[in-house]
Amino acid sequence: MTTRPPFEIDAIRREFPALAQSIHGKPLVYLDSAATALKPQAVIDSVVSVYAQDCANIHRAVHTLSQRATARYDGVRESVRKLLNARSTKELVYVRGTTEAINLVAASFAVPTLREGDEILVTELEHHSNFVPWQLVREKTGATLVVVPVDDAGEVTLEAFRAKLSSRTKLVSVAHVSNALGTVLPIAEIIALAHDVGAKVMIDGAQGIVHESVDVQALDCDFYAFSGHKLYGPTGTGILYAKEALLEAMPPYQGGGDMIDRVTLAKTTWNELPYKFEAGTPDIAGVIGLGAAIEWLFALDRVAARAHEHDVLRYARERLGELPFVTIVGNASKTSGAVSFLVDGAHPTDVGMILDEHGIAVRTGHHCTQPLMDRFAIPATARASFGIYSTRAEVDALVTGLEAVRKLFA
Ligand code: C6P
Repeated sequence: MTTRPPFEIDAIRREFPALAQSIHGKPLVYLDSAATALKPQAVIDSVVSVYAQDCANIHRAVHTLSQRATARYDGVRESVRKLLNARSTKELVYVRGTTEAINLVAASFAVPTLREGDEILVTELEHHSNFVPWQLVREKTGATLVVVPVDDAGEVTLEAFRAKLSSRTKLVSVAHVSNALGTVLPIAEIIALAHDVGAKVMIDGAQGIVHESVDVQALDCDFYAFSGHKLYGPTGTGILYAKEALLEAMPPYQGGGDMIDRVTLAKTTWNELPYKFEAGTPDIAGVIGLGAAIEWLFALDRVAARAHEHDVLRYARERLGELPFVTIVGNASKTSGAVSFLVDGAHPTDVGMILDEHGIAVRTGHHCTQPLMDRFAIPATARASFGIYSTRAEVDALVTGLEAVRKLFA
């Protein structure tokens, strides 16, 4: 058994070179990890080493560079399998990110199988990436998009979910964790209820994979998607997990090199899984960097890391809750990774700009969740979101920054 070093926050922070910089003369306080996480040196080194030593295309040549690149690239799938506890690496498709994974399922699963009278269930808190692809499916198939409302706390209750579920439901696609409010959805119960009516379930794990433990076999979800760049890996990478039988039955998403078995002028046959869904030269260095990120996480005490992240979020919610001029949007019973808020008398964009002058990076806007903003009758929020390297001291800096915002706008 390998022994892991204890989770030590200062040592973790030293592994992220971006944290060592100052912004407008102040130490960077990076509270925008839900948008993209900073990268540890191990990931940066891994990407650099691909371009410096193993720069070649994969699955195409017998020369040494190509063999090395291919071995590194293909090897990442086993790390992802362990991360998700998937049954087989055949169930793991490399994609550009969560957005592409959902579009792949929409195009290759939903469009060929759904028809008029069928229903796709989403919730009101979904990211546009888990909303717009289903609207496109609706246009192509005549299926109906049914939206489960969120309550005033930003929660999706099982009662609300049950009320919309029926024998017409063929596909349920919900977030594991809301990027805008931090709400953790009861996905295990949602999956079981959906399966009871014969529906397939897609989980948008863009935020969930970062802060929650995921076991796709225990969850029994049909599809699970995540982006590499939120999990400390490079941009342009992501994973679609899908049950093997579903992938076998689905037609390819795109045509091109590597996804074929045999091409003739008359007919083309497909490569085996998962390559059938991986057309063209992929982001080779990106995938290898994602593998480095996952292995970097495996080398940590992830239970302690998660406890640390939850502690920082709890502290942030507590401290912001004490500020009389701040209103937290979304107070679900279980939250993860992020807190959204409004400052009395100040537009979120102004809040973001003033915080930036203090070296504090938060995201402001609708967070690609306009239906959710409509639900709360607000155009935007400011959002602080946290990573493995975030600290209580950074939350204190945010509070000080918000007091400065308040002084300007009072
Ligand atoms: N959310 C945020 O700041 P991509 O862009 O494909 O990597 O991920 C899309 C996506 C899908 N679902 C959820 C729940 C997400 O949070 C995101 C990305 C970022 O909240 C950028 S908009």
